[in-house]
Amino acid sequence: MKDDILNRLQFSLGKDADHASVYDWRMAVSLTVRDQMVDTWFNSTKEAYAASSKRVYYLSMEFLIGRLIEDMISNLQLEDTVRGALTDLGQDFDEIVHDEPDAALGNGGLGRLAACFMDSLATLGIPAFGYGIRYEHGLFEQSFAQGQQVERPETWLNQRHAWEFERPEVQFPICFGGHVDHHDGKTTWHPSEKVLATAYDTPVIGWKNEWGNTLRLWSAEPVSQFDLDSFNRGDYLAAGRSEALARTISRVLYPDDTTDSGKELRLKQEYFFTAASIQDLMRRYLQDHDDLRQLPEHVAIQLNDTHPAIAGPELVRVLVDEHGIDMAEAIPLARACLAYTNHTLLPEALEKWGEWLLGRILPRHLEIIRIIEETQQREHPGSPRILEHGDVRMGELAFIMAHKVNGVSALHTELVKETVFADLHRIHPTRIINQTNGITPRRWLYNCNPGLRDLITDAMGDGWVADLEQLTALKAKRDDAAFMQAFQASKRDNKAALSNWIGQTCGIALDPDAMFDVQIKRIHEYKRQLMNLLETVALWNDMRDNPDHDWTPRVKIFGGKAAPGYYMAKDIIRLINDVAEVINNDPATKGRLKIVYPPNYNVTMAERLIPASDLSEQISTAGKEASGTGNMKFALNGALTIGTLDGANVEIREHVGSENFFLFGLTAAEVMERRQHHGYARAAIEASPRLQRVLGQIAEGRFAPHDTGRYHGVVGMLYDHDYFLVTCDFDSYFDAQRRADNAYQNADNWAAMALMNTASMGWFSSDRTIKGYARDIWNAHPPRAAMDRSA
Ligand code: GPK
Repeated sequence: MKDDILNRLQFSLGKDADHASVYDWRMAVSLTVRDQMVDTWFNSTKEAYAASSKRVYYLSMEFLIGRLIEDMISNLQLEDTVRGALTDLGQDFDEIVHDEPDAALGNGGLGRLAACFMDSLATLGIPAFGYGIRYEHGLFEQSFAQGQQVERPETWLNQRHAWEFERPEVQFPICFGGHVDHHDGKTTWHPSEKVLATAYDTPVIGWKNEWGNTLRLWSAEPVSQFDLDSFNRGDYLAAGRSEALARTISRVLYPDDTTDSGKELRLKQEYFFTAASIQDLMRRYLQDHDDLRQLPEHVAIQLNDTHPAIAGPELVRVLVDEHGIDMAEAIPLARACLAYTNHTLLPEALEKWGEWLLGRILPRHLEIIRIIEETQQREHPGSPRILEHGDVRMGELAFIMAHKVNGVSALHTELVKETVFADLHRIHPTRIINQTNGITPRRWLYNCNPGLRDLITDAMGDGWVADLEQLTALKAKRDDAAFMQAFQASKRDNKAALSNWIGQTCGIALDPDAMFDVQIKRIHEYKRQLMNLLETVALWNDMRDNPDHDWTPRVKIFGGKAAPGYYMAKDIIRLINDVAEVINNDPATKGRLKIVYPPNYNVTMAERLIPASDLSEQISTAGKEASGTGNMKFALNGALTIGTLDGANVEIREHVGSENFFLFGLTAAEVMERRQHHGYARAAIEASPRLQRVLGQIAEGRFAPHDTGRYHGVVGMLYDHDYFLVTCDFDSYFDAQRRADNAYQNADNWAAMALMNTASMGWFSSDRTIKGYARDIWNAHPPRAAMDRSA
């Protein structure tokens, strides 16, 4: 390993050990590790070909990967070897690992889920490709200026990406615009614009280096590099114009995942990566098959939300216009390959494109969508329409072109059946199924929490890493005093490490024995960071009123970004920072209450915060959080949840036991009922003196003394609409927090509850989720297992 690293340093980086920077060392280590996975990667491809396996194609606009170096090293079981080699070379392993920038090619849960799924597909040995966009700029970097969010472009590709292989030979033309000709029964699309999609491959190696799949990300390039005539005339800007336009398509990740941005560029991005992926998988299929009617036996295409929903019409177009299959046959054939995952019920997130816009950019696809619509109406008169009020509704399109549609938690799936797709569900009663989300235990326990990982592995071996249900054996340890002491100590160590980091980065001193209460996720009204903050102010008031009470010391930690155009979410960020300023400087609550909000929350920060958490805030308005996956990461790492009956919280509570979960709030049914009552928010505020007082303080400018009107908008919103029922759940939430306070006072009992959480989370491994997709949607199998069966 030492020699390999030094070789790479010399021959790939052109540096000798005396002059190498941290970056050089990191690249040398990464390239060395990468070399060691190539055999597995090749062998997996060969085996999948030899067995003529069905392949899974996971199409996702987002892959929120984070850093890869630790995953790669641990999946290859090289941790001790690399550490040892670096120590011998006088280098610091941790410093080198931390030098890798996060690949932040996603916004939040949806993108992180795609990354966890890639890890599980490889670990289970299911042949699969992840397909997405190689954004030049990932999710924006967040900082705070006077408490307000500032966004700066993210630049992960300023340095070479260590893990990818550029594939200049894997390149497909992607067309836009123009018009369509129908001649003698033959249809021709004459596009007006063309770009090239070039593949960049990152190997995804499963646990213990047994199997490797590929994450293939597309980058947009111009068809011709630049216009030499303009250049020679001295018009350098014009010479580069078409190049710049083409590259724009893979330039930036859209930072808003919950509103239909309505941007032409976004539609082009969606078609760009979908069309490239379909050309690629068709080419692979046609290499060793000639009958396209067998396509569904070899190809499963999963649409991660509606972003790639144009895959339906695109696949039909390729089958009909390029391979001469009848339209009537092509539609069901495409459907047999396609499945769609819904991730939200929020109406603003259901994509719609103006017919005029879609028709201008993808004229042939609009024709095909009309044919799909007519076919659906003929077969199912009165079916909900794809085309309505001049819009193309991508949810309906995805549903109608999919053989299975899945929700991401039990509750969410029921609500999908009852609300957004109620009418389509009546027509296709077996199409909607549930696949509750999961998380990869490799990243979210094994790598991020080495203390707990070693404790578990010492107790039971490492079988749990690929078979997380084995963790149930830990339940027997609750009476083992030595184990419980070590379990508590590992949490204490993580909290001490986090306190150091927060001290250094935020300049706030924390007491590691306080309860660390953490809410990290995108800032959104439905996730109710505001309710958490109001409760913090109420607690501060009570602490000041009753200084002699035996208060449980608390650290409230927030993390998350707001979409740049989401003004209410940005006000909430500012309010958190303003309140923090006042409370953190109040001598009356010193040592008892602190608020910290480290900027630029990302995957790497989550890996730091989650293992150091005691209490996990999962407090969305019931019915609004499709699943949540952060909730699973916390519980797995021994944090207790304070939460509503929303998304996967419901199933987490069933698994960990209601006695190990702080439940509060209205149910989804009660929420819908409450909204019918006129003036529900005002009524709730009037019934709660504690809440009234907090809102009064905020409205008066207690937290913005030089700009007292700053939060009138926020307070007014709560009085006048409060669509997400912060006011209605406030008292119930406050009470649940006091139950948590009391429970925390008994450290042994708290630890026993925490252990029950860790021990009960096995079912939430994304390995279980992927097995469900493979069985119920894809009918895909690991070729190794198939060979074992036949042997
Ligand atoms: C859902 F619709 C969306 C979206 O645009 N982005 C996103 O991250 C999330 N999601 C849900 O909000 C979570 O509840 C869920 O766990 C996650 O997707 C994965 O399914």
